[in-house]
Amino acid sequence: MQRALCTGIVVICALVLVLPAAAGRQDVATLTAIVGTNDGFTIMLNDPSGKRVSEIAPGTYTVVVQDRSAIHNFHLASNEDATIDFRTDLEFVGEQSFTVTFRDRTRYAYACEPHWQTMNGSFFVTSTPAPPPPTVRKLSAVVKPGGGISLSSTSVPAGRYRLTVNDQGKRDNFHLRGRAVNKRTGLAFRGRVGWGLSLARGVYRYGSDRTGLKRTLRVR
Ligand SMILES: [Cu+2]
Repeated sequence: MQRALCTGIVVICALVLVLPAAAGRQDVATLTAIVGTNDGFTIMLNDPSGKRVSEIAPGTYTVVVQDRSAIHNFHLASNEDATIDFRTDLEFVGEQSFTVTFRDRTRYAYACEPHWQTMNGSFFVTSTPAPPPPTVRKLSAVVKPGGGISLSSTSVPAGRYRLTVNDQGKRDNFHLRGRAVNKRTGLAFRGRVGWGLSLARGVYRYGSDRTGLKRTLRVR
């Protein structure tokens, strides 16, 4: 019994030792701050892909500061989170790392202290990033002087489109009709127009109002 208990304690101790080590090995994302390259008045904070940080998820990060100038420094803080406030010394040149935990729904700002008016940046920490803007695909239609009508596709995925119509028809127009769409150029109109359209699944018909909407665009 005594022996089993001891073994049990040893096992638990081993786990306690191993778990934090394993957690510590988990990826802590690294952000890289670069300030004062060649004594220039530049400051940036980049994500691991080298893109400037504008929005990141809450959590713990290591900020590696490459302070390349004795006349500039890097200072990061927040008006909304007093727990984060770190800087390199003005005279310091070299690399320093800071491990920090950024809070959700909080804006953080960084600057070079003597030149904060021009050397500054900020980013927002949020676990619910804004959805990317929807893709706008392109379609084009041509009405030939003699009335021939063509569209750049016969079948397209549903979504948002920019349809450019080049209507050179002397007596014909371009007319597209379908779910939530009914767009046309004038019969007498000749020229170029662009329409923003939202195409839903189904069949759209197009053609000239003089000869009828005989052709179809399938939206899948
Ligand atoms: Cu500076």
